[in-house]
Amino acid sequence: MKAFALITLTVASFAAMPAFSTGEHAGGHGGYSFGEPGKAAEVSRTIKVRTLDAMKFEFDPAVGTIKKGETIRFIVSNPGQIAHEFAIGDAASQRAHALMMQKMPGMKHDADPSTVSLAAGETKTLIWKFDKAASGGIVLACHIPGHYEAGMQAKAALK
Ligand SMILES: [Cu+2]
Repeated sequence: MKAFALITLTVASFAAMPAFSTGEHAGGHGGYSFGEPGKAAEVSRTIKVRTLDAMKFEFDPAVGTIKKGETIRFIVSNPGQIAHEFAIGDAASQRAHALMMQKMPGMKHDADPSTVSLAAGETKTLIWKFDKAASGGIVLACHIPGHYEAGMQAKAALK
């Protein structure tokens, strides 16, 4: 039974890959390689996130190590003067996403449950269940063009 679950997971992450080549998001095609949208009833901790115009995130408290299977509520606010995003992913998916944004800078992410887009002054909540072994660990990133490259990304170990 264990082995079967592992195979299903691998297939799901491969299935997500071709989506990038067509300019759509992996999540729209049934599965993320780094977890799934979480349920409020399963939240085990809440982290406040601030998206700063200095091209970084501020976490309160720190994310630390994420336990595999845990559900985290992120309350994300943008106290800055420009728009930002808070996108959950793993190292590979965030790199692919950043490359795609260079080609299609106008892309919007409102329909993607792994991402919140925030205008200046906005606050939004994102609940995520980290139930998959994300390759290279979890990476939290902003995909407003240029922000990821300027350093708006944060890593978290997943164990
Ligand atoms: Cu940003």
